[in-house]
Amino acid sequence: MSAPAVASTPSPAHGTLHKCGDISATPLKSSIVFSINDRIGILDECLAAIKALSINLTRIESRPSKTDDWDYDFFVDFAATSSDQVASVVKALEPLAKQVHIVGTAGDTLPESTPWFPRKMVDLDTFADKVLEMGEELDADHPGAKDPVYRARRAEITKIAKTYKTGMPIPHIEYTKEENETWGAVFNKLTTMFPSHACREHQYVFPLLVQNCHYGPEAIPQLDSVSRFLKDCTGFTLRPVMGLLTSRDFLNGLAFRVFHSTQYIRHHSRPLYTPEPDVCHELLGHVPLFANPDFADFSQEIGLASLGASDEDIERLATIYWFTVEFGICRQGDKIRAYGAGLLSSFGELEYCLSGKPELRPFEPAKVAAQKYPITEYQPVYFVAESFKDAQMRVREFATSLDRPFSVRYNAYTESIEILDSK
Ligand code: HBI
Ligand code: FE
Repeated sequence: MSAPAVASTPSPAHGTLHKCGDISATPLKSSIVFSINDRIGILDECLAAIKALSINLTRIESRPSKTDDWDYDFFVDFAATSSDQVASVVKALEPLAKQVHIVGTAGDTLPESTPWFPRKMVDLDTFADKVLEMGEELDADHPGAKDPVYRARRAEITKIAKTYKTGMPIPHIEYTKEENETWGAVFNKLTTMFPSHACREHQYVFPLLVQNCHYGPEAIPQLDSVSRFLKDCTGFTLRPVMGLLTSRDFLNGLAFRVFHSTQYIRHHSRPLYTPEPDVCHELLGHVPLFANPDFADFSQEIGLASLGASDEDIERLATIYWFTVEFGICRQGDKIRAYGAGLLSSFGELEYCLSGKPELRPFEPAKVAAQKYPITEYQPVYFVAESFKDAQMRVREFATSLDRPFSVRYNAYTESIEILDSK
């Protein structure tokens, strides 16, 4: 694929402000919402009132009103040239519509204190080098730490992630016989557990991965093929990553429906153990769930809430991520099943979490966010979601309680984040 037509220049303050030639001569992209009765021609009259002001509409969307039955809310975006013009639109609509509100004006200005965050997909390219421990160096207790052959092989694989750019296909890796055997050992062990322990969404997708992406005990599937499959299912894609990213960067990726995935495999000496994410954890644990539309929405919701969030809020969201995407369990009929990737990729903990030994609590984001957790032992507590949809709704509600002076929405056409400067 060729380079994106519009290059994005990171700026130290707020990332990527770019101008698309002439189109960007409109400095104020505004959004308003108004409600109208179900009367013939009323929308036409509202739009005519905006047209009369010589204002260019850029988007219009309707939804059934949340407040009055059979009324409709219309969300209208337009390009105004001044804040007076925004006010004049409101004034022109007031006699025609009910509850006219300015949702926000998309400026490229955010409060000075806002942490940088990616605004366009290509901005994710800036994460490549910023890995925490185990990117290139391995901790002393990593089973591969003293194996120079393993370390060299890993450096070879992480080089792909280091040089990867948005839009490229993910380079294929010719995995060695030893690597494929390690994968096979993990694959065979875990697939015996899935029918009795994995949630139904995971079980639904798994055979599709066998069919479409060569999942099986023989060879490690290629990230590129898996990424294309996910894109078709939910719009999620994979990006190769060198190792652990900061919580902020990792969660920010989810806002774009991008999952950062490692491509290397654990050390062959301990096939059922890894102290960090590896390709077995990503492909067997995470990937099947990202093919589910409700789970994809849920994950993106956490990602969107993380954009420009304070460090404290990132910590809260990372904790919610931990107890859901990594270690979540959910009720399915009269059973409880696992959907967290940390569980679905760990033979021991998958058994343990449903054994009746650990404490189970209902999934309430405000409480989950404050829960302490160990990262190297089994979890002492798990949170049970009623469904992905229910969890998404709760996370969305929780997100509005976070302290952020603007809101965001993802534009899937341009793969970019739009900012609305009032909640
Ligand atoms: N980085 N590459 C990578 N993979 C993860 O699963 C991951 C991460 N960074 C942080 C993280 N997970 C979580 O534990 C939360 O902090 C978001
Ligand atoms: Fe993970």
